[in-house]
Amino acid sequence: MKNEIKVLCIPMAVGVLGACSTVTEDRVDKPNLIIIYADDVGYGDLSVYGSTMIKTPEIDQLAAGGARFTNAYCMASTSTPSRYSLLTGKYAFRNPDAQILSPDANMILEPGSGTLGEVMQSAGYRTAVIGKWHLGVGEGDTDWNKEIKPTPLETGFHESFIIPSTNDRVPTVWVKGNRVYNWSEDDDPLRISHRERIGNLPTGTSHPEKLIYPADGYHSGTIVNGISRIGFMDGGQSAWWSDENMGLEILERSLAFIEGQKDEPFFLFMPMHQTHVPRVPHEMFLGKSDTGLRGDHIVELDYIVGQVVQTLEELQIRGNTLIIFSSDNGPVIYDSYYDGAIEDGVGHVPNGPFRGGKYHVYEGGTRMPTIVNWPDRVEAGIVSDAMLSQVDLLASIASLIGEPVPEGAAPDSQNQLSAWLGETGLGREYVIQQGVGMFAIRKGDWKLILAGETPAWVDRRHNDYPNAISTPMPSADAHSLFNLADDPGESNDLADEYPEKVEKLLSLFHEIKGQHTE
Ligand code: NG6
Ligand code: CA
Repeated sequence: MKNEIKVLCIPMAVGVLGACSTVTEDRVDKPNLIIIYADDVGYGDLSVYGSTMIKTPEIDQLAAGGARFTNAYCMASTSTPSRYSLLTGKYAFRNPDAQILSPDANMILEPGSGTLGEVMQSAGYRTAVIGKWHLGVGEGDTDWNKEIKPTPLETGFHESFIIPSTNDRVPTVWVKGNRVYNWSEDDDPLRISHRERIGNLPTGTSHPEKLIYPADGYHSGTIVNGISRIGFMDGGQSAWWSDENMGLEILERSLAFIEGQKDEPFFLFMPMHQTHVPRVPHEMFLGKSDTGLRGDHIVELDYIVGQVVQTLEELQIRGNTLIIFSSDNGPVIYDSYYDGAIEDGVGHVPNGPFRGGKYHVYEGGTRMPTIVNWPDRVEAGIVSDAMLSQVDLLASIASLIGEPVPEGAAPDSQNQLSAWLGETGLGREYVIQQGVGMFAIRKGDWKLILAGETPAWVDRRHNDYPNAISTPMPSADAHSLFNLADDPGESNDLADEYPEKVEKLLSLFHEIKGQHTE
């Protein structure tokens, strides 16, 4: 049967920016969709992308059976803005709240705004998010002992089981639906505070002897499971999570969701916490890489991917399930905990051939390992250099399932479905990259890093600990220009040599930035 694909054309002032892309297939499919979204996993962290000290056979298998991308980007080199862009189809810089969120942050997705989950729901999908959220919950002063609203339940997910912030932030509890999971009336009320100590629980500063490994001052708040966190917490102890079981908990609940939905189309968003600090792999994975806890954590992630695939096979829904694997930002080795990652990571190159990592605007910060696997439709063994951005997933998937993008939603999302499915090597013409305090734009092989101000804490971190990703930040006073074809490591600044290219990329950037502003 021939169905008509809805090609979305977003009218824009300048032709070159038109978001109206060609869809070569004229069919609509309703595959199950699973997005496995790793945390701080870099381009060089998987064996299929060249790692030798960390082996990821399950993820490698996923790549071998589908399409693997070499020019795929997340929006930003930190978590909140990247996941915001993925779920809204909007550049994070359009929302000033889309910055690394603090433990007590409110929800930054607007219910009913046409998020990815909402679009999938409109198309009849059953949707779930299980894993790390980091887009805020509640509004105003959240009372963690009562119903919390909004949560993912109000922004596109029928089911939600989340780490509300990050695993290094309080509260160290799961939120299931609109409530803290396992919270008991018999507990002391659960309270949190970002900056001020509350209650009498030990902190990293007051009781360093209770720590499994020390941390910097900001991560020296309340101690849970021998790990001090960002922020302070009191009460609600029955609800505290186990760090060691976190990955397997996400897995178990994901498998239960898949099993329950096997007869109707589903969308499962699995934002994993590997390999965000604090890295506490389950004991099954200890010593399973040659790079200590960070690598072991990635081996755990690989196992989880394998289990998901195996379950799909057992349920005989593997063929019609589209799995997208990627990461929210580039790698970091030392990220405030002295967990041995620097010493144990010697010899491993988590950013592959690129420069920098998490927090950076260099390629290492946003060029992501990205795999698309869908046995019924995506050919096996594709390696594509099409330029992709996660901001396009919303429009691309909407097109795939024949669902219109709601009016005003996903303004930056282009329908790049054919490129995502490996059917064409032609992807985006340009991509915007957001680092902490800095922006870059890439068009073709040319990349301009705009002069900006990187906070001192980012700079310090990457220079204090010499390792594979430490590198000085780009200049704050002048733009830098690189040719990525000749210089993927961004070491040869050509801005002085090609001032006209600098000008062109600069004006393209400002033009895009100026769009969709009310
Ligand atoms: C930063 C934290 C870092 C990590 C990050 C969030 C400092 C100095 N650094 O503010 O440890 O928690 O936030 O990571 O506190 S992300 O991957 O979720 O963006
Ligand atoms: Ca991250």
